[in-house]
Amino acid sequence: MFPRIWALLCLVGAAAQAVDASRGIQPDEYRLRRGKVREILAKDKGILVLYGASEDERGDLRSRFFQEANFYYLTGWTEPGARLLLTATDEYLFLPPRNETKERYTGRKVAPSDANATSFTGFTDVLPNGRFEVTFFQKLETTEKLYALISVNRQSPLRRLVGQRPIENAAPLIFPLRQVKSPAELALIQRSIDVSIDAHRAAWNRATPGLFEYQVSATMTNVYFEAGCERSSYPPIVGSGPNSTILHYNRNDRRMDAGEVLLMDVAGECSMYAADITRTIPVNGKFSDREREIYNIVLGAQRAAIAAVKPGMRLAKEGENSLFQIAVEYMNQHGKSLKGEPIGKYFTHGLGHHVGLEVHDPGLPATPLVPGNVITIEPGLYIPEEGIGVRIEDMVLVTEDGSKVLTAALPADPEAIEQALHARKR
Ligand SMILES: [Mn+2]
Repeated sequence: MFPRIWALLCLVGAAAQAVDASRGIQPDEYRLRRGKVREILAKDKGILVLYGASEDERGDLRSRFFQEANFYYLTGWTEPGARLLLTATDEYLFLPPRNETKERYTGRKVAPSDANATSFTGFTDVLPNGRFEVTFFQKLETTEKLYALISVNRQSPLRRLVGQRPIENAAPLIFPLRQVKSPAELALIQRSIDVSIDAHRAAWNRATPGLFEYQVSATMTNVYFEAGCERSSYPPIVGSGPNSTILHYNRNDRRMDAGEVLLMDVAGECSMYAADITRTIPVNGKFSDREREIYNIVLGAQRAAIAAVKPGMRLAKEGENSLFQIAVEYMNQHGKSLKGEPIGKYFTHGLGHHVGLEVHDPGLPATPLVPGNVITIEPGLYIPEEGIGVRIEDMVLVTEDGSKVLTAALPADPEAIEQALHARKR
């Protein structure tokens, strides 16, 4: 369940480790985050309600339970069926009653009646879900604004409770906080990155003509699952030859051959934090002239964009301070299609996005970057008529005066990649 290095710490705690201090985020930090939300609630005379994920809402037996990201961000709570109520002055965590039949399947859960419920949850007020409505309506009487997450469809029970009363979107209260990563979050993100880099190196060691894409995918996922990560940040994309030009290709069922590129957009989510890394390599260990030409254009565009990352710049495709424009202009100045057109037209997606608890963390491309943002810079060129797709994706921390590439330990330079492929152990 946890990465092995933290297992010792867990022995000190009891069986259930619900607010999981061993994962690196302390209860105080969750309290601090709630405090920032409560400051806004105080100004607005507002209250906020969030519903956590429930055990059976997805009805999909393929995946285990995962907490909703915003709920987790404000509570650190990883058990199903919880609710959060914040007011200017109070914080309530509501938990479902114990259910011994369910617990036979999913194990002992923390209940509000447990003597140590407060220390487990980090909340002074831990109440049973049965008390939610009474408490909520009591607080609502003196409230001007009711906030909930409109984008998360779990608010439908709230809609039933309040009828026609307006519900304000809580996203503007929570998302700006999530976009600025704390030192503890950065440490967790870095661990997800390091493990995902190991996965890419393992793939470089394995990929060879005749292998199937799913074999490379299996090699990669095994590395981060072996390291204790919970899941892939997104379905692994391992595309060879023509499949390298399909942006979200994830069937991964083709046999790769010499003379093709292999695009791997694969990363793990560890301790709830996602990584997102893409590299493109030559299957036989050496880029062809045209592959190298296209690769170097993408790399140059990526380096130009990364060099320009600093507070105030934006991921947006258009308008002032656009990092996207820097990348696409570099492409157009440095390459042409087979028909002689500027090659930038083959860059067919956005330049990047925020990463954190979700691989696509909240954050609009138009919003200027601020220190503490973690974003991807991932230009690509996808040329179906040539069967060549190249994407290079790194994760970048926005600092006070520039940026730091968090994924720098994995080379992107084509000569360094060829060297690594040449040196691989077979
Ligand atoms: Mn990405």
